Amino acid sequence: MSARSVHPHSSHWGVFEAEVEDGQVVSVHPYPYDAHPSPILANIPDSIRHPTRISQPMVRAGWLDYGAGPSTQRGKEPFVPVSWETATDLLAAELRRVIERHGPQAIYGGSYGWASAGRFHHAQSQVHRFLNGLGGYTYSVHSYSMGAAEVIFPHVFGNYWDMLVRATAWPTIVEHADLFVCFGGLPLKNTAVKPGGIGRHRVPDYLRQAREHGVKFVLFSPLRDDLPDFVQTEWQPLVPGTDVAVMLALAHTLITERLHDTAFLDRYCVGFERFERYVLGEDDGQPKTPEWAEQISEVPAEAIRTLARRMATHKTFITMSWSLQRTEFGEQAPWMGATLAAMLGQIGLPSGGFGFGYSSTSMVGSAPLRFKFPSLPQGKNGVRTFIPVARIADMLLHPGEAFDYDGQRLTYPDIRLVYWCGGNPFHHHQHLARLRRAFERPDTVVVHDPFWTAMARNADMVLPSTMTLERNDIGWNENDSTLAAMRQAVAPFAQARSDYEIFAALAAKLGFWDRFTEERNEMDWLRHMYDTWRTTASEHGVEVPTFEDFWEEGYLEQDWSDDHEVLFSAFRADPEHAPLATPSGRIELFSETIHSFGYADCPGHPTWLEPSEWTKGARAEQFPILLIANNPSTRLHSQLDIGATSQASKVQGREPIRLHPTDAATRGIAEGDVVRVFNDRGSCLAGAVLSKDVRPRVAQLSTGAWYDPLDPADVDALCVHGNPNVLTMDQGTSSLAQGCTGQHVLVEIERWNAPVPEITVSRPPPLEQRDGL
Ligand code: PGD
Repeated sequence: MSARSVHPHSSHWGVFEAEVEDGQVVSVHPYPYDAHPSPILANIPDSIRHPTRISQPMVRAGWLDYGAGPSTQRGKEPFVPVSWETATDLLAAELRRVIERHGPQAIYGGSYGWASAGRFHHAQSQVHRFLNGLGGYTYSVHSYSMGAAEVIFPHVFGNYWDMLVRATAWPTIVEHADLFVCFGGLPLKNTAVKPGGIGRHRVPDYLRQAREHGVKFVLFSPLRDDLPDFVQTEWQPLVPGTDVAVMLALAHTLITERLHDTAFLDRYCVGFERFERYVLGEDDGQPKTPEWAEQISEVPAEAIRTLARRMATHKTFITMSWSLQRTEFGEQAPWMGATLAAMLGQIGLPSGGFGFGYSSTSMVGSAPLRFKFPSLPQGKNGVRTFIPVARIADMLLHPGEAFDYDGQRLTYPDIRLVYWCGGNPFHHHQHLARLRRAFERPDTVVVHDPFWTAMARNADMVLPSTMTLERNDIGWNENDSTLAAMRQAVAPFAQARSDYEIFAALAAKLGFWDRFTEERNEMDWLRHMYDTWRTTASEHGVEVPTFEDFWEEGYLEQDWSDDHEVLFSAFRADPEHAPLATPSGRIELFSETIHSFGYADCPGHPTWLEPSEWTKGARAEQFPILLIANNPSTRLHSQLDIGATSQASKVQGREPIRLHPTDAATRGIAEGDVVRVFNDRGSCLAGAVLSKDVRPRVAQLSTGAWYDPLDPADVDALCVHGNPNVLTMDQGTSSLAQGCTGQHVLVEIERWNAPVPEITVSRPPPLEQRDGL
């Protein structure tokens, strides 16, 4: 008789239960209280024992034979399977060598990535805690998600974290607003995700309720389905990258028709006069009229004018997706959105204002909880050197060179060892040929991952980590009511170990096991973290179950006490006593600080700056289609691309690319054809899907298809699978934030007439068995 069991667990895309039969996960079932579970849960069962799992530690043959050093052989040579003992000895010795010879700053431990939902096995915390125990590491700041916003908002609002965790709660907006103007839309695929886990997917209900309350929606996006059909949207399919021009023209109408709220601007903002001069063209001779914006954006001038009037006479909530700032000059759109909302005078009111990222994760607009669950302490980093996270290739290629960042002149360090745990730069970084050349520079590249991702294939030492269902953990997000016991469901695959076990063994070799582990095993840590949280709750008069009861029950629904959060309400009520953390204490529509940096690519107030990757620029003569490389709907980033939901979406095994039927027709492309997408940086294959939901001269190819070069020995090779980051530009948003600009890229598309190459990334790379290792 077969043994069946059910195990509560969680992922960034939803709490779930794993059904296990004879030691194998046979299915997953959504959290019973979740009315809108994500379809990407179905990626889990097939992945757990997939051939691309890494079975044991591996070392690149050349690294083993010739030792550490810069190498052009990464990604090209076979791997040699070794025992954990050998791997740990080799890595401990290499870490010691690098630190003794070059100092801890020669280790890059920025290690960006989402990894898994559990808070103890949080990969970044684990690697940072480990490296800090060794003296520290060169670190990274900000995220690929919203690198520009993280730097611009502190200048404008004094803070960016509040924009996320204290955003006006959905129920409040739904009840009070009349008009939602959505720059970048509110695609439900993104709201299905919350870092650390999500108990109930509520956004579809909020949108339906808003509709029932009579809220009207206006969508500015090149993609119609950036708002679901059921909210009956007015779609303005603007030219990608031109939202700032449209918002400036809305501002122009407000000013010239005296519809802006001067009382709000006087009391709560600084710098409006400087901005107004720019809008009226008094500085540069170009008034930012709706006609001017129409030339740029192709949104009719009359539609802009009419909308400005509607916005001024209704309770208007402006939402903006993070994608808008993941482009060249990405600082401008969020700053301009904030400025437009300030001109409407509704910031700090329940009925209107500005929200950033309601479209990007369901964290935004969910009320924050009263007691934060503790994270794994990371210790103190003894190194002060850092980079903005998306500048990794620049750092590796240009050690010793100076660069600008937020008013500082910094220098790229000389990195000898890169340590990655829980992320995939071959998914998240841009211009992958350049990234591959950058990864030729360090002496050693170390990766922990459950899978043979491209990052693992391009490393020297590959250590197999467990998947989340193979270990115990606790899932939690600061803006979610469900605390989830993530109980181990199955044994680890082959020789996989948790990152914690890997680091603990390395720490033992390097002489700081007791400091790293604090003599706790996995379950001790979970109990310790939970009890710390329970004590905090109890100090505030809130009783929560014991750890044993919580673990047995599997879930804990916390008190969702404040669904009435209104962003900046305290500031609005009393700006003198609750000032913002900006130099003026007010919203900075002109920033003296930014102006003083003298950056041509980020002036002192929101400005329209023509990007290099847009359909009206010079580059478009050669590459006329603007590709939107957005986040996928069939998986989270590149995670579990081998799973059922992701695989079902592929066209002839390639990532689907959506393009307008007229663009397809002029190129002789039919639905279901394999196409080559290319520019002067690289090329990939993709499967054509024709759709009028994409505006003409735009195509959409999501990120996350596992990078699969036709010839792994050629860094410039065609990716046969459809990873758009072979095409994207590796350049910071501006000298201010240096954020990721991967969202937009100019390309040409043609039908692929040759035989369609095989996908090889769903198999492990070549291995070379050797004895005695
Ligand atoms: P993931 O695919 O989530 O992508 O980039 P990120 O690197 O986070 O990678 C996570 C990796 O962690 C996977 O390989 C997974 O197998 C591994 N993993 C999971 N659990 C564990 C674990 O417990 N331990 C270890 N060691 N590994 C684990 C995402 C980034 O991409 C983000 S956030 C954004 S918003 C960006 N968006 C864009 C974009 O819009 N356009 C482009 N062109 N590029 C982007 N890149 C960015």
